[in-house]
Amino acid sequence: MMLIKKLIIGIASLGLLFGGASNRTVAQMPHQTHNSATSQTSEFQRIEQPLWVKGVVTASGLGLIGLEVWWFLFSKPKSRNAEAHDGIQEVTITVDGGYEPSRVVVNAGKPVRLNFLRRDKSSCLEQVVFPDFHIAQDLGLNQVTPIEFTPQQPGQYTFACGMNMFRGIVEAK
Ligand SMILES: [Cu+2]
Repeated sequence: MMLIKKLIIGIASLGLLFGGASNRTVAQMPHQTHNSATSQTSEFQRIEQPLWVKGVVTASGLGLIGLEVWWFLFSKPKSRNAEAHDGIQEVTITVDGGYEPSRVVVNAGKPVRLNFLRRDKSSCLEQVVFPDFHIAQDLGLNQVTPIEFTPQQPGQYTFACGMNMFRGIVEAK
């Protein structure tokens, strides 16, 4: 999921880049032919672009901005329901540029086991902290580290990296 996020942001910025580049090319082409024909005119001339070019550039720019705004404001964190095995509710969480899934739904009053698979090399994500359960656990790189606790009351229990930059939520129902 994190990869998809990065990919979309990449494509969006690439789109902006191309939008800008093609806009410049369109602006230069008539400029150069004009210069060779009448060399007397001043170098900085205002070139009127066809209306549809302006329209397309503006529309695609607005579209990309809208996409990014939507992504950051309205896209919900991915949620997963824990699956019970022998009375323990289990979910694997991949740690790679954040937590995936970043929201886990469990039943209150029953033990939970979160298996953290750390793929991210950055020291930022080497520790995961569950303040409500007084857990601060180091995660081995490319290893699965199980963390067990029992949320007695329904509610939202947050977890985060050691520096509280990346966060996730365990929702107990
Ligand atoms: Cu961090």
